[in-house]
Amino acid sequence: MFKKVLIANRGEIALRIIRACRELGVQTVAVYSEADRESLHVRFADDDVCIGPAPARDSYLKIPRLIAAAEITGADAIHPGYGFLAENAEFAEIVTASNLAFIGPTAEQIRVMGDKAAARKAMTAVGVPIVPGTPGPVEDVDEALDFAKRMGFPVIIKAAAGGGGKGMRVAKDADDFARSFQLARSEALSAFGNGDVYVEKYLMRPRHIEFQIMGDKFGNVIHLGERDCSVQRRHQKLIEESPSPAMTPDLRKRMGDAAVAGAKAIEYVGAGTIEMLLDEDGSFYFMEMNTRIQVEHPVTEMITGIDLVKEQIRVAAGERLSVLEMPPLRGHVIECRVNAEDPNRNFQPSPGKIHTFHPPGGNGVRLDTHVYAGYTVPPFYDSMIAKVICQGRDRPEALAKMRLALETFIIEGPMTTIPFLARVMQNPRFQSGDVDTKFLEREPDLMKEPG
Ligand code: MV4
Repeated sequence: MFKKVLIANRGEIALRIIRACRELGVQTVAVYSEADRESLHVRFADDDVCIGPAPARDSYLKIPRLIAAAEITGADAIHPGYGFLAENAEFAEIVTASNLAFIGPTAEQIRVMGDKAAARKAMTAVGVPIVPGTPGPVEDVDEALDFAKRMGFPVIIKAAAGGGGKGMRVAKDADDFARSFQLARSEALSAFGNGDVYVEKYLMRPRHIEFQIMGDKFGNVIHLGERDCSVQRRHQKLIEESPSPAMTPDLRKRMGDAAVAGAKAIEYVGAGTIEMLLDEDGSFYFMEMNTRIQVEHPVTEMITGIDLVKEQIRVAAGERLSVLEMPPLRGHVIECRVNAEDPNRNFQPSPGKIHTFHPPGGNGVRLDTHVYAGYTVPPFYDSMIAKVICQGRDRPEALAKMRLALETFIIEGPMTTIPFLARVMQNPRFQSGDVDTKFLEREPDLMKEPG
């Protein structure tokens, strides 16, 4: 096992990783920017190093400073968390070349999955379904239009280097196509420095369903069930749950087998997520693989009872997976992300000092947060300040518990998404499980304060 792990992150995930390390008897090193001096991850770690000014590009993204911090504190491994450098292949390479363990997959695995065309190719090779589309990037608009006509409209044009919805354009018909194609190309070029795009059949109302994967260095790969993350706004997930309301044992078997085959194809090591789209007709398609621990990992931890962060650390240290198949799923789990944002002002960030803080609690309620009364939410980073995770015997019980948890969660100071999330728990469509990636567009009233 490692002696000392440096956590190249901040906020709730830094606290989550410190907790896992402590349970394993591993020492920790926190790194922090000048804006995070008062943060709990600094207080809870055994060692801490200031790595620069507030903007992430001058601190949390500065690779040489992170490596230097690991060297001066005697760390033997780095955990990247999520965001920042978690899916940066070059970072993984430099960490390893510096004789430190990278707690995550190999640089090559990160690279393949970060290249959408390469990922699609790898999945297709092992029989994982991908959305019908061009096999690779299409160079000219006429070739692309030809393909779209054969496929049938609507189609979606996606950046090969993309993710998160950037460089993505839907074309309703042939007239619309040339403009959408050029827009996607130029957006891809400016966002990723690579203007390659490909064309796919556009699914009108897909659900976003992702499978949690764990692999070890002995070639074992398992999945730990799915999470339904269909409630999103501008490609930001707001609510995640497991099991998916759309899941059946047969569908889970087929989607889970595909997810495991995909991860095995690249001999995946560590925690990863296979994101899929589930169409209204029951067809499912590989979308992308995230090669990191995700924000919503507690949903899987609660439904399976497995500590994913401890498992990540053990596997990186060369241990075997502690389970070799999916344990029985325990009831229903739902997670709400609480952001310091004002839903009445188009979810505009609302940083500032928290005057009052009262956490929710009770049986089956988990709160992952780094904030406290007196803490000031800085304006420089992600606006997520807490995750509430609730477990019930079934979905209605989990939803009822979540509503109560949100209604008794007091944060005064910044505006938060808590009242908005409590309204979603009472929405009939949400309660019936009728969610897809256009849920909020079809329920715009949820974004407004009643009265
Ligand atoms: C799609 C799609 C419909 N059809 N692909 C959005 C993020 C990117 N990684 C893939 N995305 C989508 N790809 C086809 N062929 C709809 C989306 C999509 C979406 C997917 C998951 C969750 C939320 C979404 C919101 C809008 C669009």
